[in-house]
Amino acid sequence: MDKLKQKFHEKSSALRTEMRAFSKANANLVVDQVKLSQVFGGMRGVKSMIWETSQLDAIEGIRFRGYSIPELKKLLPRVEGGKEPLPEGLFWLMLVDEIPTQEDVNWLSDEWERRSKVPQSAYDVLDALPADTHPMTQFVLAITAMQTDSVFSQRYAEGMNKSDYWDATYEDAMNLIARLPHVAAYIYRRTYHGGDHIAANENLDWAGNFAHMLGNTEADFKSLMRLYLTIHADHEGGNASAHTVHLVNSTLSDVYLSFAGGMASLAGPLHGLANQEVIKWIFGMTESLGTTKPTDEQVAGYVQQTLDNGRVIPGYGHAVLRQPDPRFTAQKVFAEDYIKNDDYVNIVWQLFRVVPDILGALGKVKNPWPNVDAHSGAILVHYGMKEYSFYTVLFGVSRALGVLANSCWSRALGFPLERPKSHTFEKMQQIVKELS
Ligand code: HAX
Repeated sequence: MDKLKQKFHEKSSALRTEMRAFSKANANLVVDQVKLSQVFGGMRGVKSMIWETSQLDAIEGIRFRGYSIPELKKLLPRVEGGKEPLPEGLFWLMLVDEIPTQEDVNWLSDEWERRSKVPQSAYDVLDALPADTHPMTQFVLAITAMQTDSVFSQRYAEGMNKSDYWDATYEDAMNLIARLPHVAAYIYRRTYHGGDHIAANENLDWAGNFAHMLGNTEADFKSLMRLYLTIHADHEGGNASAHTVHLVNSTLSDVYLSFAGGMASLAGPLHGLANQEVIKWIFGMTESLGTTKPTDEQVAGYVQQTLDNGRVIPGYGHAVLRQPDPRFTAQKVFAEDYIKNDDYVNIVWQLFRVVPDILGALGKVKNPWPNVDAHSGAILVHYGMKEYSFYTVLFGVSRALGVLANSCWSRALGFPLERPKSHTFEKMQQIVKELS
């Protein structure tokens, strides 16, 4: 058994025992009450799930195993001479609740490299698709195509004991994470570079190698990918992509199928696709205004026009957050550090000055501040990646780290099939009548 798996097994066995006793002892305690507004309002805030790897606070933003993004930037191992954390380190932390050593993350980079061979059938599936198929559609299909390799599904078919579910899920999660950058880079190169693929460099870390396979040779782009793939990894369990993975996986569907479901969810414009929508909208604005250096008044006018057309301002607002997203701030800090005077980055900062007042004045937007997706596009454009329909795939590669670490935990903790209750409107009216 490898050292990470061994550690995970020890930690999860101990927590399983503790959690079982806790949930049995307190089974009848009421921890939440559901208001009618939550029933009709997308179940916002209903406390109904255990998610070990991260916790979101409306004001403070995300903490991964208790650590904020600035803390992780200091604590997680980096490449020699690098300033950005390695996503390997975050995965280790999320899986076993320990800050890893440099040796640990080097081991994990090598382990993912060892597991990274994508079955030819997945590439064949991609090659069969029209080149203009949206990259997220390609991503979902390639992940699904790799399901033929699922250790969980094979072992389940052979009669696996339920006490071994965690083991097979760990194997699948590690293999899938190892392969995703390869699949994603393949999609990028076939869609935008005529299928001119770039072989992996096995000496690089997971994110550095991904940057390399995408075709960007700049050291700073590798640094960006290390930060990007770290900060997008997890956002507790209730967000649409994480919850989808959790729900699908709760049926004992393996992580290839459940992660593909999660990626279909990430592909919606109110969720992960917002990162493409933001830069598309900014391009539309600069084109319509005829300048990449608009005044605040021009920007405000364009924002108002978008709202008047019955559209949302992409990259702004959040279902939970009520302050600027620390993941937005982390990208702003990166841009301040690495990028000098870029028109599109400047527009992102200008929007940060202009948009919140306008959204706030509408009186209905609960959070007028930028979210994670407000910034990434301008930085990617700076490094030459203008193909915005690919951006959500980058998000998806990162999101695998959190949701798949959680799938390991869910199977180790023996969580049951998820099955909340729905009612017809008539039944709900009846309930309300009885209550009032
Ligand atoms: N622009 C315009 N109107 C907005 C808005 C925005 N950015 N954010 C919220 N609103 C509107 C809502 O559409 C809603 O209007 P109606 O009552 O007319 O339907 C009203 O304000 C109340 O919404 P809310 O309670 O503040 O927000 P929700 O929890 O319902 O929705 C969303 C959260 C993120 C979906 C929303 O803020 C939004 O659509 N933002 C733009 C899209 C976006 O950036 N999505 C990415 C979110 C982060 C993420 O998941 N990344 O992957």
